[in-house]
Amino acid sequence: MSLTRFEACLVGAVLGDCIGALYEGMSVVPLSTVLEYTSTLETNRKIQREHGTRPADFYGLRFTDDTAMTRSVAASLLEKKTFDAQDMARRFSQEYFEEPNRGYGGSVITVFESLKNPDLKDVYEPARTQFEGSGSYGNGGAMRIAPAPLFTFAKHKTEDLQDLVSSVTRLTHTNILGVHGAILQALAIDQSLRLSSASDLDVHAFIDSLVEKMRLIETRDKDTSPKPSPAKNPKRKLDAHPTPYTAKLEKMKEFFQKDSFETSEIVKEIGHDISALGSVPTAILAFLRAGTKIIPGLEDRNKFEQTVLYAISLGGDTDTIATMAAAIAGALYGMDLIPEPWQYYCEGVAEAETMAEGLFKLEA
Ligand code: F2R
Ligand code: MG
Ligand code: MG
Ligand code: MG
Repeated sequence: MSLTRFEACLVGAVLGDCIGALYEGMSVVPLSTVLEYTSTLETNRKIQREHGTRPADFYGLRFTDDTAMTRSVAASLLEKKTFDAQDMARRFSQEYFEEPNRGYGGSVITVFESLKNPDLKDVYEPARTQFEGSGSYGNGGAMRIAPAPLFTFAKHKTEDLQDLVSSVTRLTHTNILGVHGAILQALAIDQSLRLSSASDLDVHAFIDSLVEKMRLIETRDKDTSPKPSPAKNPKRKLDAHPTPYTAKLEKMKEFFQKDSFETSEIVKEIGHDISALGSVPTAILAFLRAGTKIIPGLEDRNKFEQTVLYAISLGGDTDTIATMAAAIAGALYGMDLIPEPWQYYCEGVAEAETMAEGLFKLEA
């Protein structure tokens, strides 16, 4: 395993977040609009290189909560060299109070308030009481999870990945859908890291492997979990399925059996919203589609660029879908495919590289 794939996983995640954040909440995002924007980044960088100045009307892109929380996960794992719930919870809360204007989810901030209390005995308690005890099913657990599969990979402890992800996620998201979404995202990154090269990516094998794992996980947890809220009033038919992540992965296989499929179908069947169930499978789909087909309109863009641009074009929770898709893509393609101008204009790239290097060097 090479360092470049660890770096590209975390750097890719930052870029997906920063660029995707420009469109977050827009239900329709024309691919041409995002492409035009990234082309502007590239042109501006060229001018900047030639003249040594940044065009006066152009500023860098800020990262959002997705990256802020990913950095806390990585920093805690690096400092403690193990999972330490108190330390990670303190970092989440401290980071939020230092910079609250990063576009955090509407309810998770009440968890950060409670975590600020130095007398709090159980750091899992505030998240458990969210939404009248059903816990958050938002994608805030999945969006920040990339350091976890890197950590277990580096330490040759992949058998610990699910428990680690569950422990990291439940600090803020205890609804089983939030936890399972984070596990699925982490498993996708782990699978991507394990492919020997980009040419080994096979859509059906990749999905089948995720289906096998998620079916076991969802079946195991079915009876022990509180009723997931979306099942009461499902946005999409598959959200009410007893094993909904498995069902969505199976639906994705059906999509890939067709020559092409539309964004509207993806949104209708899989989703593009801030729930984990309505965004993690979508991010995986974006990675797989861009990785194995040429996205029309992006013929001269590489696979990493296609992943990010296509993920954003799916609309909805664009920063989070793009950050998750890009983390999976980066773990496969490495830094060579990540455009320098994107890196230059996005906040937090250097820190992501440093953290990836630290994780890579962790010993078993
Ligand atoms: N918050 C946003 N985007 C909105 C606007 C941002 C804008 N750019 C700005 O700056 O103002 N994005 C970020 O939030 C998502 C991650 O959210 P997270 O961490 O999961 O938060 P939370 O609060 O736990 O859940 C989000 C919402 O989901 C609904 N919800 C969750 N569980 C529920 C339950 N059991 N019952 C009912 N509703 C539930 C609630 O509406 C929560 O507020 C990412 O997109 C990130 O980028
Ligand atoms: Mg965000
Ligand atoms: Mg988002
Ligand atoms: Mg380097």
